[in-house]
Amino acid sequence: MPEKVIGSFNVKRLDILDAQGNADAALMPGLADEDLRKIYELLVLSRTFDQRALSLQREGRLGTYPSFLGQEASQIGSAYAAEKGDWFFTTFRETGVYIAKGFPLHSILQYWAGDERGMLIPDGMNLFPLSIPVGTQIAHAAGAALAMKYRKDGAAALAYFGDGGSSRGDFHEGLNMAGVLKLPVVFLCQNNQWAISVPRERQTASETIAQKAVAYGFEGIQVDGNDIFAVFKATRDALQKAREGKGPTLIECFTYRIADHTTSDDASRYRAKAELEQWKERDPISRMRAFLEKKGIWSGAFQQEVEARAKAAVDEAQKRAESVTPPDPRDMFTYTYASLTQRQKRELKDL
Ligand SMILES: Cc1ncc(C[n+]2csc(CCOP(=O)(O)OP(=O)(O)O)c2C)c(N)n1
Ligand SMILES: [Mg+2]
Repeated sequence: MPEKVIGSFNVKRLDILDAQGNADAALMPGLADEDLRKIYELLVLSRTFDQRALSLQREGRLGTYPSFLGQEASQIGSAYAAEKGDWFFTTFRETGVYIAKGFPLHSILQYWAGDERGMLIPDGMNLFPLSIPVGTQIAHAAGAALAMKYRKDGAAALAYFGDGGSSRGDFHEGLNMAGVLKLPVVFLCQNNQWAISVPRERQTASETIAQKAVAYGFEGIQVDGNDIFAVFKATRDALQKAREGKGPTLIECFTYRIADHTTSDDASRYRAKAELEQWKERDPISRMRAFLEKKGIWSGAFQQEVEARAKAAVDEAQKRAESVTPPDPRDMFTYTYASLTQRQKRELKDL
């Protein structure tokens, strides 16, 4: 008997905004001018915050810090597309998502200065504390989506992870469960081409990460992760589909980690300068600025205004973070052990 093809698939790729700031009108998500300005302001705030955090780390005022430079459109575009009841499950690099959700900026600085109280999520803010272990949040998101489905919450979960995270067992288990149970969850991979020093081609033999969804029985789509409109549209549509009970989607935001992995890394030791320079030209923020300018809703005065507001917000956050009373080191003993050993008792006494 001859062999037959019993399966074939397509992986879509969405691009809306080109490098010169021209948008494909037919694909543009309907965003009011007010939303466009708000999104742009969030991008500027994100970069201002990121640069300040890097400087503070260099001055020894933060422990370590994972910059998200270059990934602002993937983070702000997707977070802005969610609705109030949706829940976010992020990794350590999604500071832009926290900023878009209105998480207090001083708390983010406090957290990266080593004070875990910075990760206390304010009531009513649907964020899970960020995940340092790579990939675990993917399973949490699928589990939360199962609860949402049972409770008929009309909400969806959004799980963020990187290209490296897609090699973890949690990724495969989370996607499999979500596919089988048609859970209201969107898996959003920021493929920034690197997992510390491991390049994408050493991460997976697949041509795209998006196509991995096919194996789990649902749609995967790749978008230009530096194109805020493509990210926004794909996320908004996937969340809507999830809320309507039509199951999960995997979105691969094709982007680039411009900075080092964290402040403890030196990427110049393992990646080519030419690659970095090429990606710097695809900056997501200047691309959106060019779009706004062409549309006639950007001016030098507007730029100055948003930069001044961003600087004031970050100054204030730094002041607040640095005026917090440090945690009492004795808490380590008080809240960790049911009873103390003789040695721990001595250590506690000496504090
Ligand atoms: C379970 C686990 N293994 C290893 C690490 C160390 N680690 C931290 S980040 C990282 C790479 C993550 O790469 P990717 O998922 O692409 O995210 P990116 O850092 O590029 O945002 C690794 C291996 C970890 N945090 N958790
Ligand atoms: Mg990565």
